[in-house]
Amino acid sequence: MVSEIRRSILTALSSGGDQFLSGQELAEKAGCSRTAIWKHIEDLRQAGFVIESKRKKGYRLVSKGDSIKESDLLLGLKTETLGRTVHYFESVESTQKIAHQLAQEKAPEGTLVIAEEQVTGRGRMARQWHSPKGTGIWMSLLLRPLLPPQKAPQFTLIAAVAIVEAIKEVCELKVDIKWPNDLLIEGRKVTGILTELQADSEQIHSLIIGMGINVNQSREDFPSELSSIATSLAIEGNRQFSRSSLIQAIMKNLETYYAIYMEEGFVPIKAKWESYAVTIGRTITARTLNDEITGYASGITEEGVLLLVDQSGKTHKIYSADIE
Ligand code: BTX
Repeated sequence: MVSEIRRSILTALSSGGDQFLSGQELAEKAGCSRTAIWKHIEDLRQAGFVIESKRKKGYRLVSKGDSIKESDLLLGLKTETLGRTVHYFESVESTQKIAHQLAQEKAPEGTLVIAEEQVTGRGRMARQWHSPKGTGIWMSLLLRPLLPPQKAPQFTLIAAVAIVEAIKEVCELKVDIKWPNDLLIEGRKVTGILTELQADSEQIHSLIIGMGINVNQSREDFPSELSSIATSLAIEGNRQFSRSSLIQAIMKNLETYYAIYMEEGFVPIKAKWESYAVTIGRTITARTLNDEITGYASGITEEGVLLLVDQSGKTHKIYSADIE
């Protein structure tokens, strides 16, 4: 946990941008002595922050490192509620599991559970989600929208739009959405989204959006069964990215789209989603639990349900499936 003084030093350095701040200025802002500043800067460097120092000029922040601990996520977070309460773990079975427990313990809306590693990270239908240590973003966000449970699948699509745009802002990479919950770069999966809920027949009590984002893995980090289907932002962008910057951008975008959705409904989100989707306007095969339907994907409904027109011209509504 970064102390209040170190937090003030970091805030001052981050708002200083490229400018150097003198030890005296930092001491005044942080409310401590100049000698103490030197000690705190050393501690921050130990924690992974890259801080340049120059004689007579002072200090400036070069990089925030790649820490996703609570204090680093909160520093520079521009949201009102999302990601304001963070539960950080080195290693967990699944962040979804912890978020479900916290939801029952009345954790507030916007609570974020994040881990360096998941040993049994999960996807849909009891599939596994490979979540190796320190390289990706494995997080679950708790929301409490006052909505009926049928609306829950729309949140997968809201999250997809928020993540696509965050990756574009932070990494300058173009990401496609594959209905319902995959984000792809050049056809390879870079992100999976898993929306789960606690609800009664009329009302959602809590909605847990699990997001798994491959950020800094190299090709060798993927097990052989994933090597041809998965990719990471670092592989595609040829450089490492700051996980905390990406998480902050996702939280900000999600907060914006969540507010738009609650006020104006799904229509504005649907338009954004369709502009990033590769599934629409193609002939695809949808494999559901009991069935397999091939047809033309004509669009999604206001509920986020996929519409598939088969050879006989009949339109099928697909609620959940694997797409090829
Ligand atoms: P999904 O069922 O659509 O995708 C799971 C499939 O994706 C696996 O069967 C495998 O083929 C492939 N896969 C597994 N791991 C990876 C990976 N790291 N990158 C690319 N492809 C992979 C997708 O489910 C939803 C995943 C949500 C993961 C988040 S992480 C935080 C939260 N906690 C948790 O346990 N799950 C969610």
